Amino acid sequence: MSDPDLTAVEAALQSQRIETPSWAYGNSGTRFKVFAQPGVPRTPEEKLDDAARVHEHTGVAPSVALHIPWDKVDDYGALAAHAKDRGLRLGTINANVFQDDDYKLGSVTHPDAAVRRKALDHLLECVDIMDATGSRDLKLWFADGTNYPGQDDIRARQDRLAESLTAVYDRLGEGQRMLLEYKFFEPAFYTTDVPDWGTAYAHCLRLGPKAQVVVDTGHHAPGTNIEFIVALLLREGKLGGFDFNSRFYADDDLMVGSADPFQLFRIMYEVVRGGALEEDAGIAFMLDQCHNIEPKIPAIIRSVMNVQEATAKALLVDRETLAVAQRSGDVLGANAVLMDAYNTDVRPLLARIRQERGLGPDPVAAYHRSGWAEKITGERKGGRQAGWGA
Ligand code: AOS
Ligand code: ZN
Ligand code: ZN
Repeated sequence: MSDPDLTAVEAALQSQRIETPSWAYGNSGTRFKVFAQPGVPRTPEEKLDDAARVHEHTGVAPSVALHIPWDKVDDYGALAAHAKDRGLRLGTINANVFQDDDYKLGSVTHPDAAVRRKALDHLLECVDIMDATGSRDLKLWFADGTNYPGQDDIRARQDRLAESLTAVYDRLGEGQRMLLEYKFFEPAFYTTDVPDWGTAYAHCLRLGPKAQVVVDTGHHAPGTNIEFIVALLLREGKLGGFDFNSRFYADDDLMVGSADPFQLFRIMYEVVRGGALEEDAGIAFMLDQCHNIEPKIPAIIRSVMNVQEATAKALLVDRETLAVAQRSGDVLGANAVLMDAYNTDVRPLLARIRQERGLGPDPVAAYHRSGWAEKITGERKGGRQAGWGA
C-alpha cells in the first residue's frame, strides 16, 4: 500500500467550491403543508445574507444559485454588488417554466406555439440576467411531459424541445453555458420530455460544447448506478455539474449525503478519477435541496460538510494499489482499497484544514455560537415561502 499524498489531498480540499441554492434558505414543505420557520429571508438580499454565513463558516461556498422569478429584482447589478460586499458571487441562473397556469400541458414542448414562445422568452430573459449578474451557467429543468398515452406526440415534443434549446443556445454569450437537467418522472407520470441522461446528452451533443448535462442525484429510479452515469458523461466531456441532494423514495430533496453517504463517496470518486474536481474542469457542484423540518442554515452547512467528507474520502483512495489489484483481477483486494478509503474518518483532516484557514473546526458549532439565528429570528418577520417569492 502506498500512503496518500496528503499535501495534494489538502490542496484539493482547500480549492473545492460548492454552490448553495437561494431557495434552500426560504420556507418550504410538502404538497400537504409548508412549515414556516422563524427568521427566514424575506428578500433575495436576505437569502444572500444567510448564504454569507454558510460561506463564512465553511470557507468553500462562495456562490449562490438564483431561481427566476423567485429571486426577481429590478437591478441584478445591485444584487451582484450585494453579494460581492458579503464575499459572495451570484452563480447559476435557474429558469422557471413550470409554475404558470399556461404550462399545464408543457412549456417549450407545449402543443400551442404561443405558450412555447412565452417559455422561450423567459429562458432568453434568464440569459439577459446572466449578463447582468456575471453568471456562467443557465440551468434548465423542464416539468414538461404527458400523463396519458396518446395525450401528445412524443416525437413532436422532442422537436419542439430541440427548437427552443437551439434558440437559447444561439443566444448564449462568450463563456456562458446551458446545463440541461433530466428527471425520470414527476410532475408528469406517463412521459417526461427529458427523463434521463441519454435524452439530455443527445440534445446537448447536437447543440454543441456550451450545452452540458447536469446530474441531480435525486432524479433517478431506485437502484440506478449514478456514478456510472457520472463516469460516462465525464469521459464524453458532457458533464456540466451536479444538483446534490438525497432521496429515499422520489425527488425528496433531503440533505446530500444523509440518505446514502456511500453513494456520494462513489460519485465523488468518479469525479476525482475523471480529474473533474479542479475548478478549471468546469463542473458546477451545486446543492438543490429543501429543508422542510430542520433549521435551514445549519442544514446547508451540514450538507456542504457532507460533500467535503465524501470528497476527502474519494481523494484518499489509494489509486496505485487499486490499479494493481484491478489489473491482476484481485476482486476482493480492489474492493478493499475503496472500502479502506470510505471507512477513514476524515473529520480530523477537514477540521485541521479549516483551522489552517482561520475557521472554526466545526462549522455548525461555529454558526450556533455566532448568534445569527437569534438575530434573524428577532429582526425578520413574515419570511417567505421558497419558490413563491415572486
Ligand atoms: C426539479 O425537480 C429540479 O430538481 C430543478 O433543479 C428545480 O429547478 C429545483 O429543484 C428548484 O425547484
Ligand atoms: Zn435539480
Ligand atoms: Zn429535483
